[in-house]
This record gives sequence, structure tokens and C-alpha cells, in this order.
Amino acid sequence: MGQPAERESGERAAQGAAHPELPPGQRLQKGWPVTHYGPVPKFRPERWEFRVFGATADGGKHCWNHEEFTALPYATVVADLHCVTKFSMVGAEWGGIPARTVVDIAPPAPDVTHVMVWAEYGFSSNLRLEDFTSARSLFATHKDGELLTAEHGFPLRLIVPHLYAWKGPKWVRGVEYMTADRRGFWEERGYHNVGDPWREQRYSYQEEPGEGPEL
Ligand SMILES: Nc1nc2c(c(=O)[nH]1)N[C@H]1C(S)=C(S)[C@@H](COP(=O)(O)O)O[C@H]1N2
Ligand SMILES: [Mo]
Repeated sequence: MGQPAERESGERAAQGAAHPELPPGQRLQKGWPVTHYGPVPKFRPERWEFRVFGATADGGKHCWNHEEFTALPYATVVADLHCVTKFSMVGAEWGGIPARTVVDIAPPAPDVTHVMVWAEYGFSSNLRLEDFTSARSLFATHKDGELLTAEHGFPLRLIVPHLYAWKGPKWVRGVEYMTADRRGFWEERGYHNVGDPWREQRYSYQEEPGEGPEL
């Protein structure tokens, strides 16, 4: 994403032609490249936990270990992945735990408006509560019936189909409920606070008043 330290590997055999199902400015990507900042974390099941914290309804913290979290009801969502660097990967079937399920089990306080989704090494992304709880947002463990690979986010990544892919952290470890908006990792570094690919909300300079906290 325009940052020199960002690693991008894998096939970049993008097809040049515009695709009617793709958001504006995006092109189809063959295969599935790996795109992220920093190293791939090692999964240590005995140390892994998923935490919901911040402004919870009961004021407490909710934690699941890996076995507990992956035992939550499984669902699938077919969704595309749109990287702000302009490639899209279409038609994946993601499997995992709906974000809605987590919110139902560990509800936010009534004044919560946003969430920060936290991943390994302090990576984060902020979302409006309604984007996070949209019916298609999923904490994915699988893609096309197979467990995610380490570089694609194993054991858990968030998929928010209607937003750019940086809004879906790989190696996700928890959710913070917030009563005011705050920028996550890329949102602090020049990317749009909302990130709707259909409106081409790529960069923070495009933000309209009310779309993000002051920079
Ligand atoms: N933890 C973490 N998650 C991340 C990122 C990152 O840098 N760190 N990059 C995001 C971006 S910009 C994209 S496009 C997708 C890429 O997912 P993929 O590597 O599985 O294609 O992961 C997203 N999730
Ligand atoms: Mo991206």
C-alpha cells in the first residue's frame, strides 16, 4: 500500500480489462497474492486468545482460547477481496465465525459507535459498529473449504466484504469497543477512515467532514 516497507509477493498477473463486477479502478488478480506489513506471526495455540474489551455492556472483558473460539457456530460467506493497491480477488468462499455472533455473545455498551480490530504485532483497523456487525462480516478460519495458510492470516482473519481489504486484519486477536472513533494502523497512515471501494474511498484526503476523526 504505497509504503516502502510493505511486502507484496505472489503473482501480479493482473488482467488489464475493466471488470463490471469490480469497484471503480480495480482490476482482477489471478491467484491470491500475499499483502501485508511486517512479518508473518507464528501461531502458538497455548498463548492464543481472542479478547473482546473496551466499552462492553457488562463492563468486563470476554476471552476465548483457540478451541473455544473455533467451536462457535460456523458460517460461510462468498465475498471478494479488494486491495486499495487496485487488485481484486473475486469469488472466494470464506468460512468462520460471523462478527455478529461475537457481538451477540459479548455485546457492546449502548453508546458504542466504533470498534478497533486488533491483530498480532499491534496491527489494527477501526470500523463503524454497523460495518463490523454487517451480516456478511466474518472472522474467517477457512477459504474455499481449507484452513487459511499462515501468510493469509491463520488462525483467524476478519473479512468485511463491503470495505477495502485493509479493514480486515489477518492474525486477528481481538475487538475493542469504542464510544468514539479512533484511527487504526493504515487509517493513521494516509488511508481513508471508512474505506468503501464502491465510492473509491482510498485516501484520507478524500474524507468528507464526519467521515473520520481529525488527522
Ligand atoms: N495483520 C495485518 N492484516 C492485514 C494487513 C496487514 O498489513 N497486517 N494488510 C491488509 C491488506 S492491505 C490486504 S490487501 C489484505 C491482504 O490479504 P491477503 O494477503 O490474504 O491477500 O490483508 C489485510 N490485512
Ligand atoms: Mo491492501
